[in-house]
Amino acid sequence: MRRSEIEDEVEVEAYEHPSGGWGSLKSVAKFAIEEGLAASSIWATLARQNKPDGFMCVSCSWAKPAEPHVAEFCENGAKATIWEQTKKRCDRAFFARHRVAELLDWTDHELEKQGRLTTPMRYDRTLDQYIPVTWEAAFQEIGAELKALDPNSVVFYTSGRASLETAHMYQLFARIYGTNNLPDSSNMCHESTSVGLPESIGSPVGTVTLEDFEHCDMMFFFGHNTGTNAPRLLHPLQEARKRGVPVYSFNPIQERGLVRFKNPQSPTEMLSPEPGTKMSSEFFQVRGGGDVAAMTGIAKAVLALDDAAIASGAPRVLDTAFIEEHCHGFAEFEAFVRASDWATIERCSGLPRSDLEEVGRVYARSNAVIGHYGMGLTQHRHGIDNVQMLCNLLLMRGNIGKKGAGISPIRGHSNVQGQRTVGISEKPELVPLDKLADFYRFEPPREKGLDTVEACKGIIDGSVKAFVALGGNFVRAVPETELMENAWRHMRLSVQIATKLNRNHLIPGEVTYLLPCLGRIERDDQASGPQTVSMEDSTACIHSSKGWRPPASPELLSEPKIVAELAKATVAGKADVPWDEWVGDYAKVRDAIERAYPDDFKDFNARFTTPGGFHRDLKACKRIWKTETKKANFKVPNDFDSDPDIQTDGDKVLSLITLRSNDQFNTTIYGYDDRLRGVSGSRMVLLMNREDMDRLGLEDQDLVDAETHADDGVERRVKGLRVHGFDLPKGNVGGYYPELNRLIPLWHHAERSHVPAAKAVPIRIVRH
Ligand SMILES: Nc1nc2c(c(=O)[nH]1)N[C@H]1C(S)=C(S)[C@@H](COP(=O)(O)OP(=O)(O)OC[C@H]3O[C@@H](n4cnc5c(=O)[nH]c(N)nc54)[C@H](O)[C@@H]3O)O[C@H]1N2
Ligand SMILES: Nc1nc2c(c(=O)[nH]1)N[C@H]1C(S)=C(S)[C@@H](COP(=O)(O)OP(=O)(O)OC[C@H]3O[C@@H](n4cnc5c(=O)[nH]c(N)nc54)[C@H](O)[C@@H]3O)O[C@H]1N2
Ligand SMILES: [Mo]
Repeated sequence: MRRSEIEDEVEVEAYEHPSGGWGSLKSVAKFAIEEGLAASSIWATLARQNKPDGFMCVSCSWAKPAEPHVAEFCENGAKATIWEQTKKRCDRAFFARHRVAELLDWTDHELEKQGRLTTPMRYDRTLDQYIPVTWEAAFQEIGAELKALDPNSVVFYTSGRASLETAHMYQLFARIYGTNNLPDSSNMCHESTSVGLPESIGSPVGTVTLEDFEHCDMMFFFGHNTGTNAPRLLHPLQEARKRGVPVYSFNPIQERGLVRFKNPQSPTEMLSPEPGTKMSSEFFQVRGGGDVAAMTGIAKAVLALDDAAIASGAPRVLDTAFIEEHCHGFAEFEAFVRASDWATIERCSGLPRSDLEEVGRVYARSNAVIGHYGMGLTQHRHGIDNVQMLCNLLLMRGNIGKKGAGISPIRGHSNVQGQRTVGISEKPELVPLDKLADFYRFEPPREKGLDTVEACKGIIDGSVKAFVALGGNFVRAVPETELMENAWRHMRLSVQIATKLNRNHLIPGEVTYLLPCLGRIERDDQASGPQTVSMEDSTACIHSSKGWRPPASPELLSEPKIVAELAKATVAGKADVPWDEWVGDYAKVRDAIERAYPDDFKDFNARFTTPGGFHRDLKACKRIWKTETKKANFKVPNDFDSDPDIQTDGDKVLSLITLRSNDQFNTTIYGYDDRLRGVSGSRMVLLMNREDMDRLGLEDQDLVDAETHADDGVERRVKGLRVHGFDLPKGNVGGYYPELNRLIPLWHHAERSHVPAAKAVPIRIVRH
């Protein structure tokens, strides 16, 4: 229970089994028993997961097919459901027994393990305890506090789980109150996508749908750990592999799900002694941060093949008709690629020219190619270059706006993409402010709000005075843990709307509320009857989600209700919003969303229960480019390596990749088994290349500290990490998020998108 468990021994042994398979079923069953759930009740719930008339999984945002499997869930989705539906309760008695100072010594796992929050609570400084309050008192005091503050000193954060209805109401509340300070978890996640893709193709989201999987003839995976973080994607991927579609994965770590997979939903596969489907045709262990170089190499190979085609009179390899009609900036891009030399490409990517040329050859003969990617591209200083480079590669052969092809950012939280669609954004130009002003008769703020990194700066320098969190565990998810935790205590107001206790709740402001809400799986009864909500998946399809389980406590309120009551207590009389009517019938909120976004949400209420969801009206899919040039833009990257602080070779500085285990959902730690990487027993681990270990005189199980290599006068250190040899490129080390977030300087983020560069943190290893 205490943090001393950080010194536990760690075991690392290669996991040779396929992902999915029996390991996955065993892991789910064990977990359900621990959370006190009867098998019949949990299977009844899981049978409704990701079904057209059921609820949308609270875990990842991968697409939900129109014709789902009998059990359309994965190991991690099942864990997320069980974790939310636990029989355990973190109730009044719990808070009466424990002072906050004591709880601060508990691990993330132990905190959430206490079960669901049941009662609204207010922190009492003198007692150092949370004390129950009535909802009415909570809303009144929070409203009074907010009214006394300058709106631009207040941050309204959203984690990516809230429904479209809640999100739309929440942003409206913040704007009527007077601020665009609406950062969300995607600021730490796919913001490099949200900034990079619009410049390249005029769409902030990916262009691929599930149907494209059936028509593609090649796929790329860059920096995504699919087996752990979007396991249901392995089903259509497996189908494609069975058709013989080549899949090329680029990742410093050979993640198991992209190596081999057995579908736990298929009895024949489960009983077969065969080792599962080989998911990647080839796996390239690119150096961390080396993707621009690798993609430049592939592009160079394609140009060489095109040159050869011209010389021999064969059909061109470049899609010249597409480039001419639809693209801008090709000449500059071509010049950059031709000027890049192979020696530099090989050094920066860590991959041999022959491999990149082979990928180029297969790419050149494929007609419909999908480029998938995750945090391995976005969480870098050059995150936007990474994303745009993948677009460049796809555009060379017209692979956007074509059946079976496209760009596929694999999103994180289950509705993180949708929240942005309906107005959660710190960037006012992305929101139809004039319409909101007109519909609700108020003057919305027009200046840019704070994103996550800027909100952190404001908290540290004292200019941010209050923080309202619609879910999440902000202080634990962001960089610079130590400075952030200290600064948080100086804020005037902290309001946390949550389902489970986490570390952020234990770092109080002067006035602190912990407000427990219904989870998505629970029945939500309002004036007009049981309510349905909606969300957008990673493929831009909008789905309905209906909870059915009894609420974890009779005192819980729904998120729309909490947002509406906060709004009524804070901005009453400042705008014309029928808050009570909306809470009484969420269909009216959907009507409001349709009014504000008529193209994307046409006939919203009629269409949102369509099996498989309805697809947003994405112009890039039709080759209409909403960019400044009205074309798809080739973008030239700045450089291969924009991490000047990291000189991995010959020096003691290593580049840390912070990772998720197979037993966590972000800061929610289900357990200490990273089964698919063969790591168990502890999360306080540094996975290292054996040559680096030899060079630094380290052996397996050595206990070390990690220190950030930065000369900004701030000491950042994590103590007590066990070293273990692991198969990753020289110069890279792997370790777990969020434990290692205290090593990430706040200023170490992607240029322009401000996504913390959590995949390349310069560190030194020192003796414990
Ligand atoms: N079970 C589970 N599911 C989840 C989550 C969870 O925590 N648990 N989180 C959700 C959220 S919010 C998100 S954003 C997604 C995250 O899902 P991912 O995008 O998969 O994010 P990470 O787990 O951080 O892993 C990133 C991968 O990139 C690789 N990588 C690191 N650096 C580089 C690099 O420089 N180049 C390349 N090519 N690869 C690199 C890492 O080895 C790792 O395999 O998953 C979502 N789904
Ligand atoms: N070093 C490093 N840092 C990272 C990352 C990384 O890869 N490396 N990844 C980043 C990414 S991609 C992301 S998205 C962020 C995640 O950052 P967040 O989204 O802020 O964090 P989560 O851990 O997902 O939030 C978990 C908490 O949400 C609450 N919660 C769960 N369900 C609900 C619900 O239905 N309603 C409400 N109101 N609350 C709920 C619970 O109280 C739970 O404790 O972290 C980022 N930080
Ligand atoms: Mo994320």
